[in-house]
This record gives sequence, C-alpha cells and structure tokens, in this order.
Amino acid sequence: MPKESRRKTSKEAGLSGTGLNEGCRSERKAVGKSPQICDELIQKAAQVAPGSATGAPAVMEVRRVPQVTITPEGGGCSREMQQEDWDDVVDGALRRKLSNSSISSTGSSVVESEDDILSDNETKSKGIITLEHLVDAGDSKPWWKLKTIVHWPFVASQRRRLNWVQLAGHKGNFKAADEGTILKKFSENEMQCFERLKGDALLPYVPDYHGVVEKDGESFLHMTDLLVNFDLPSVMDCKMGVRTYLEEELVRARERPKLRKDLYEKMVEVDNDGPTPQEHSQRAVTKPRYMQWRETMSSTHTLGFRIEGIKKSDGTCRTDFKKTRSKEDVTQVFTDFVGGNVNIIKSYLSRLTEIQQALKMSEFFKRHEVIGSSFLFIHDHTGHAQVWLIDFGKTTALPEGQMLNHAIPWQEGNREDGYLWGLDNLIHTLESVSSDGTGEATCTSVTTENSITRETDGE
Ligand code: I3P
Repeated sequence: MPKESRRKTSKEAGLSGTGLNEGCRSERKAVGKSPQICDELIQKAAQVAPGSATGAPAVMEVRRVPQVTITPEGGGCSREMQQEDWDDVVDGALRRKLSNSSISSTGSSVVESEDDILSDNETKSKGIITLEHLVDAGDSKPWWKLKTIVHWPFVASQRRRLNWVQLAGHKGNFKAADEGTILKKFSENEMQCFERLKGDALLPYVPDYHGVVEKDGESFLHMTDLLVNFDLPSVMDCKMGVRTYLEEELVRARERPKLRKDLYEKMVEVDNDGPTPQEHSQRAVTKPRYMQWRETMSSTHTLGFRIEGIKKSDGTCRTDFKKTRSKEDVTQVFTDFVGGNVNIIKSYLSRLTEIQQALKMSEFFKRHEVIGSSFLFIHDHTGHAQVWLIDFGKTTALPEGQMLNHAIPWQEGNREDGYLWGLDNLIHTLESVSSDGTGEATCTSVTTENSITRETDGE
C-alpha cells in the first residue's frame, strides 16, 4: 500500500514569507500540540525584493538592516507582530542575524516532480512568528527577536514586498530572482508541463514561465511572481481534485511498502484516533494511508478541493485546515478570507468561470492527470483579485490517445482526478458567499469515499 517516499533535499535558505498569530494559535489549539505554521504553506506565491541578480536586495548593503534571529519553534507567542513592528524593523536601528535553524529539509522524489507540497513534519517545520523585545548588549538599543523563518527584505521602501509567502509545499524550494520573478526548484515534470502549456487555452491562467536557470549550482524554473502587482495581498491556496497522490504512487507503494514515522506523527497531531491499533503500535503509517486519511479528514473527498493555507494582508497566516471538511466550514473560511467583501468574491467567481471555460477547451487538461495542483487566490484592499493555476509537479501526461473527463469518479486505473467536479463545488461555494456573505454552499452532489456522484456523471 505505501508509496515509496520521495524525500527531497532542498534546503535553500532563500526567502520565506511569514505570517503569525491568530491562525497559529488556533491551529495549536486544534491539534493540541504543535505550535504552528505560518511560513510553510504555499511556497507558491512569492514576493521578491528587487535587487541583484543573486537575489540579495542591493539596498540591504547600504542600509542598516534589522537583526532577525531565527529560532526553531518553541515557546509561546510573546505577542502578535503589529504593523509598527514592521515599521520598526524596516526603519529602525535593528540588526539582522540570520539562521536557518528552523528550516528543515524536504523530501526527495522518485517522481522528481513535486515541489510544492507540504512534506515536513509540521512540528519541525512550522513555527510561530513572534517578536520578543530584547536588549542589545552592544549599544543598549532594543531589538526584536523574530522566531521562526523570516528572511529579508526588511526595507522601508519595500515594505509592501514583505508578502513573500509559502503557504504549502516543500520548504526551501524558492529563491529570489530579478524583480517580479521567482526561482522555483527544478522539477522535470513541472518544466515539461510549462513547455506543453505554451499555446494552450490555460496559458493565461498559469504563471509566466521564463525557462530554466542555474543558480548556486542548482537548477530552477524561472517564473513570474504572482504577487507582484498587489499591495499587501491576501493569499489562499486551494488544492484541487479528489485525490492527492498519483496512481503510480499507489502501485509503487504496494510493491515496496514503506512505513513512515513522520506521517504517523503528523496524523496523531491532528487526530489521535486516526491511526489503527496496529499503526499505533508500530508508530508509523504508509504514505498512501496518510494521504487518504488527509483527503477524508479535509474536503478533498467531499468537495473535490481543500484549503491548504491562507495568508492575510494583516500578516496572519493559517494552515490549520486539515479538518476543514464541510461545505459550511469551507464557506466560512472563504467569507473570512475576503473579509465579507462580496465584490472580491464576485471577481474570484468571474475568474473561476473563465478558468472553467479554459479548462474545457484545454488540450493540455484533457491529456493530463492533474494531481496536487492548486488554485492560488490573491486579492488586496484595492479590490484587485485573481486566481491562478499553480504547481504542476505531479501533473502527469496520459498515454498517447487517452483523455480524462475530470468529473467522473476515480477508480484505480482510470486516473480520473475529480478536478472539474471540485471546481464546480468551489464555484458553488463562492456563489453562496456572494449571495449573502455567509450563505450555504450548494454542491453538485455528495461524495462518498472514492466516489463522485454528480449531474454530469457519465458525460
Ligand atoms: C503532505 C502532503 C503532500 C505530500 C507530503 C505529505 O502532508 O500530503 O502532498 O507530498 O508527502 O507529507 P501534509 O499536507 O499533511 O503536510 P507529495 O504530494 O509530494 O507526496 P511527503 O512527506 O512524502 O513529502
């Protein structure tokens, strides 16, 4: 049953955006143990400071920069980070000291394709962003200790560029690049998808791809930073589809089962009753078992998409959605995400409808099993709102001549992913938010484990 695990080795200490407070606390409460997240989620959208070709903002060299100590998680939130803290950080006489101690390595992949999916044990890789007021023995000036993963830039003129976020995905997969672009750790699979998307109906809805570049001895996919035209954006990552693992992973796992202690630990963090008695006694689970458990705990099985993470314009960041499953809960999360702003929901709906049409036209979509890909929702206070298709590390071409429906139930062997069915439900969910701000989501149907029933079945 288990899939051979695919551990990654990337440890780039490039950039990482952060969030903090409320969401962190709520997740900690929810799982009872781990202080949470806020930096891990979507390494999917990134905001990169303009600067040198090496990615380090040139301006950093001529200004005093804040000292930021990055520590592993632990300890409670001293307090929430406020806007004035950022002001202090960017304007004040704070000094920086960077350490990567809380950046954990990622897994590697037999598929050598997945760049953007959470892979680290959350207890290790997620932290709480907190500030502690400390005394600098050197000049008696106070400075703040920023716990967890934070990287530059903290420069006043670039304050709006502090939004570089990773809401999900393997950590350390991104590096700074020239203004308005980012570098994502190379994935052959994803690169091929970008190449095949050239000229496809989906092209306007995926990040611009600028080719493969080498940096520090590694290869990266160079692409446009989706956050660049937003002012302090709010970002949400929704992973699409009813299935989050490839069929080939299942097969491999059956052939070479591998027990994973880290996944067992992640499971019990969320639900101590999750593992079977046998899994408890071995203190390990297989990867497919974990992935399927994640799908049934969240809305992946019931709605065909799930919320992975949210970073809001106020800096708060949440990834505590593992148990967000019902349509009502999902609706509430969307309502909170847009702050009840129905116009933003309408903009999102309009974009989703365009994407839906494009998906139906797309030759690429017909011929690929789309697994682990997300919609990235981005909006800001100006009302500017966009949705992008991201993360094609596990999007796999079908054999010549084979096509998918994307809306019928998955049965092992048919490679269906439920992507369009999930999009239908996502649209219905947003429509219910736009109708009354809190409305009840109406889904096309109800799913049971591994089955989708909808009006279009059999189309
Ligand atoms: C991770 C998530 C990822 C998966 C990762 C899981 O769980 O399901 O999709 O990566 O596997 O740990 P969670 O979201 O609960 O953190 P892949 O899609 O690349 O398999 P990994 O630990 O083997 O990286």
